[in-house]
Amino acid sequence: MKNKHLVSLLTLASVCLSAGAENDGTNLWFQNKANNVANVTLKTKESATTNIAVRELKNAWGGGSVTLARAPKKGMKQDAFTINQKGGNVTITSPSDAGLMYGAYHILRLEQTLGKDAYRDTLFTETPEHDLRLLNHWDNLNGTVERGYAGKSIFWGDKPQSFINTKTRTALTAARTAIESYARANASVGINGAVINNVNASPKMLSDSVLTMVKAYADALRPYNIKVYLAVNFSSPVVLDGLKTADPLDKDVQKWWTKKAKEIYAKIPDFGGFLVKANSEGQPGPMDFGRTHADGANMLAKALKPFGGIVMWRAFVYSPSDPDRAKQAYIEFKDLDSKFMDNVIIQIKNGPIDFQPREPYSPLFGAMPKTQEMAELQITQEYLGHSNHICFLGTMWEEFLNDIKKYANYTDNLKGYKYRAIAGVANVGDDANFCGNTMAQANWYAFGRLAWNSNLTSKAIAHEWVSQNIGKDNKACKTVEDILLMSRETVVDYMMPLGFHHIFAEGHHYGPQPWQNNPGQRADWQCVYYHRADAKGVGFDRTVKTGSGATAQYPAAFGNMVENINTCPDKYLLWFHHADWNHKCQTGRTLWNEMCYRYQNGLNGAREMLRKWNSTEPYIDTRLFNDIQEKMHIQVRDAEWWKDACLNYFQTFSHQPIPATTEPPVHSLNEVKRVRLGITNYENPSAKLLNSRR
Ligand code: GCV
Repeated sequence: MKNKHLVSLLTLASVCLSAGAENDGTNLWFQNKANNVANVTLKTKESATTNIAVRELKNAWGGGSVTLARAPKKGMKQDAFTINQKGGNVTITSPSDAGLMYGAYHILRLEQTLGKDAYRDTLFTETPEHDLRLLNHWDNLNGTVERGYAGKSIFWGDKPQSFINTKTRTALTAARTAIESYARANASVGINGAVINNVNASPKMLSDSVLTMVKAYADALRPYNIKVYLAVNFSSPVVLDGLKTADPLDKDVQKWWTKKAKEIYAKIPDFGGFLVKANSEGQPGPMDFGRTHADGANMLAKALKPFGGIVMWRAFVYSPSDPDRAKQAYIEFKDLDSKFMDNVIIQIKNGPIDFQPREPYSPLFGAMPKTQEMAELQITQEYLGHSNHICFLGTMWEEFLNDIKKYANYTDNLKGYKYRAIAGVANVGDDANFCGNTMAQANWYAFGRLAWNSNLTSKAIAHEWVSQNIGKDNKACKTVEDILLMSRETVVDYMMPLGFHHIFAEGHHYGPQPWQNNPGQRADWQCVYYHRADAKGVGFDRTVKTGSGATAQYPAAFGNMVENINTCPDKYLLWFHHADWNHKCQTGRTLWNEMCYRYQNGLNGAREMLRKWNSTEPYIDTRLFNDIQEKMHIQVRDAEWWKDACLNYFQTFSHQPIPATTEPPVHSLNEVKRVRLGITNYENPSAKLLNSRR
C-alpha cells in the first residue's frame, strides 16, 4: 500500500476531475471537493460517527447549510434517514448516528450525481432493504487473498504490525490509512459489516493473539458503523485446544464454542458473528460426524445468541448426492428447512454452480420458506477476467435480483426475516487503487448500492459512479457509462455465451480450457463435464424429460420455461439442454452459427469498448486513461484468444464451417492448447506469442 493513502485521507479527495491530473484510483469515488467550507450544524451529541458526517460535508458539500439531528421516529430503521431540503438548506434526521452519516453521504452523492438543483425542496426517507450489508474477504492470515487480484490483504500478512504500532493520528501508517479509506468507502455506500478472513478459514483466527488484532480492526471500523465478523473453521476446538472431536453434539465441543464466544465478545462487544464453509471443498463440518448442517449451524448459533451474534452458514456445497453438481446444494439443504435457529442465515451463491459469467439463479432461493436466506455475490472477478477485464457487475446482479424477485418470492421472504442480509466477496487488496483497476471499483460501489436498495437499476448506479469519478459535465461520462453497461454482456459473449459454463482453465480460472479432462479426477472438476460436446450437439441436459431433472428444483414458472427448449431463453440454452448443432436459436440462426456469432460479438464488443475508451482521452485524467487503456488492450487480446480456443475446439465436434460473418481464428487449436492463456503467460516466454497477435 502506498503512503499516498495518507495524503488522500487528510486532504479528503482534493483531486480535481480535469484531464491531466493523477487519478491512480487512490481516492476511490471521492474525487470532488467543494470550493467553500459548508455550514454544518450538529444538533445531537458529537460522536466518532457524527464527526465523520460533519467532516465529509465540510469538505465536499457545495450547497447551503446542513443540519444533522437525531429523531427517533416510530418504526424507522436504525440506519434509515430523512432528508428535508427547503430553500437550499438541508436537514438530515435519523434515529442513529450511523443514519446521519449515511444521510450525509447520500446528499453528497445526489449533489455530485444530479447537481444541487435537481432535488430542491424535497422531503424523503431512505431505508435500507437489507439490514446486514456485508463484504466477505477471502483474506488469509499470511496476507494472500484467495481469488484476489488487487495485491495483498489489507488486514493480514505484515499489516497487523504496521496497524497496531500506530500510536497517534499524526503518525498514521499506510496500513491504518488504508483501513480508514476502506471503511470510508464502505460507509459511503452503506456497507455495514465485513468478514475479514477467508471462508477457507484458519483455526488460528480464533487464537488469542489474532483476536486481539480483530479487536483493533473492529475499533477502527466502528466509527464507520461497520461490524466485524469472522469466518471460522469447524475443527477449531480440535486444532487449537486439542479436543478429541469437533462433533457439534458433543458437550465439550459445545462448551468450547460457548467459551470462545464469551472471549470474543469480551474483546469486541458488537462482534457480528460467524461465517462458515463446512463440508465443502475439503473443509471440515458436522457431516464428518454424521450430523447435519443444521446441527453444526445451531451449535454455533447457540453460543453466539446471548450476545446477539449470527451465523451465516454457506450453502456452497457439492457432495456427490446427485450426478449433476447444479442439483447438489438444493438436495443437501432443502429438507433442513425450519431446522435452523433464528440467528442462522443460509448464505447462497447467486447461481447453483459457482459465480460463472452467467448462471440461472440458484433454486435454493425461496425453496426453504421457514429458513432465513441471504445471497452471496462475487465482486472479485474470479471468473470474469480478474482485474484485467473491464466488467461492470451491476448488470449481472440486476438480472439475478430481478429473477429472484420474480420467481422466488425474494421481496416477500425478506420482509418476514429477522435478519435481512446480503454479502459480496470483496475485490479489495492493498493495491493503490484497492481493486486492481479503477473501473473495478465500480463493482464494489454497485454492490453497496444494491445491498441498500436492490431496486436501483444498473444504469442508475453506473451513472452515479461515473458522475463521482469522471464528473457530470464531462463529455466522456456518457461514453464511460456505455462502456460499463455493455461490458458484462460482452464478457459473457467472448467467454461463455448461450449458457456455457465452467469451461475455464483449471486452477486460475482465467483463460479457456474447454478440452480439460484429467483422467482419475472428480468428473465435475473437468470442463468436458459441463459442456458435454459430441457429434450431435452440445450442452448439459438438465431437463426432467431426458436429463438430470434440475429444472424440477425451480418453481413452475421458471422450471417449465427452461424445461422446454423452445421457450428456454437462449442465454440459458446450453445450461439446461444438450442442443443439436443445427438447433434453431431464438435469433433464427442455427446453434453452431449462433455460437460463432456470439464469440465474434464478444470480440467486437471488447474492441468497441476500447474504441469508446480511446475517444475519452481528451476529457479524462491521463493516468486513469492510460491504466484502463492498457487493461483494455489485454481484454481485446484475451477475447480473441477465447473466441479462437472455443470455436476451434467445438468445431471438432460440429464439423461445420465458420460462417463468413465470423473472422477466421487467428490461433490454431494446437496453439491455444499449448500456450495456456493465463496470468502467468504475461511473464513467460510464450507471452510473446500471445502479444504478437494483438
Ligand atoms: C474460497 C470457488 C473458488 C474457491 C472458493 C470457493 C468458495 O470454488 O474457486 O477459491 O474458496 O469457490 O466459494 O468457497
